[in-house]
Amino acid sequence: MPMQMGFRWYGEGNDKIKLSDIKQIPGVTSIVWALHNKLPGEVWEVDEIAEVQKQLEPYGFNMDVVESVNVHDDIKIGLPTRDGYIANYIQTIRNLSKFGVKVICYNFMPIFDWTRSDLFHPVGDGSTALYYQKDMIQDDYNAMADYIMSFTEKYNMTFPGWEPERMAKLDELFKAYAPVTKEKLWENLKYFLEALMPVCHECDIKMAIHMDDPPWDIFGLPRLLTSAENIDRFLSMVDDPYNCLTLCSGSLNADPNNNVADIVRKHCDRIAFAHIRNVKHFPNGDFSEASHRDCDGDTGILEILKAYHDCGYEGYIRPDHGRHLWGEGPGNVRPGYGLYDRALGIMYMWGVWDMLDKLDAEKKG
Ligand code: CS2
Ligand code: MN
Repeated sequence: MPMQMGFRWYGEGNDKIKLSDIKQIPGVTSIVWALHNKLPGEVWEVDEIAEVQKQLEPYGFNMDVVESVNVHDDIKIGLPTRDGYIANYIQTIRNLSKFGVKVICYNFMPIFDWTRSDLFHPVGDGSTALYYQKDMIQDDYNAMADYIMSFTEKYNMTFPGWEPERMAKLDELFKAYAPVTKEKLWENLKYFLEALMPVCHECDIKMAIHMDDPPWDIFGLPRLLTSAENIDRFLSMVDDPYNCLTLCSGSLNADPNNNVADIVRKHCDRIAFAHIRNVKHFPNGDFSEASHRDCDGDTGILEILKAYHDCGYEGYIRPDHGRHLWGEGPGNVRPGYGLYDRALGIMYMWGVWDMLDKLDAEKKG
């Protein structure tokens, strides 16, 4: 069995991309989905999940991978109320298992998910991409949130991790996180996963943590999934085959010191979900997202794909952020989640993969 190709889709009425368009991209078998109307901490009900299943079925897509079931802040902060939210999370796992879900992607970043200073930055060829200007993202978290929220309001689009309900009480959230040191956050992550593991075994669902994006502390908030060393720590902290990674190449490689191919080779059996994203670094510390072609960025896409192939990777994989092309722009596309560049990315990934298969077959005679 080869790797299993997925495509992230934000749901009927919430994503301008149609399932019938995705169907035309070669080799896509999984729709990477979520209930995007759910706030962190809420139970995903069986009838709501069934609704998504009904939409995917006519196209023959499976719903094996969820991205994401977001984790309530009280769990990350370690408040006494966390046990109730963990119980809800467990109920969601049980409900998802009734539909054959195999992998839950999530993250454990305090307050913010991905962070960028420009969502539609000109790349130079007429396309745009997400961009991180280092000196712009420093202390002023309100300015950052205002920038992102101005998009969500203007274009009536919600972004996962940037829920208006949470952004409206940012100062309160920052206060609540004040006592959460990096060590405390590790402890809270351990507590959460240890509570989940027995249910994951029972339901045959892997928890796959996404890398922090970018992989360093921002606005004084600690981040954990940032380096090879911390990935080692994470995997041994809860050493269980159901405690896995969503290895996001572009998130990790925003720090050029991270060698993603090495991490793939070391931990292939614990990678449940692979995100392929390419980033280009600038000498001043800024970075831009790039096409999936190896030479367009600095992430080492070829080496990473070769590492997965060498390991016999049979898990789920998807193109992560792409550029916005051919008329895609603010208002008609989710930043990073257009149709065209992700489709091109898939064809690049298959091209490399199929050729590696062919070379292997030739070697074997
Ligand atoms: C994703 C993340 O769009 C993206 O950057 O890779 O937002 C990812 O979905 C979450 O961090 C996972 O919980
Ligand atoms: Mn990713």
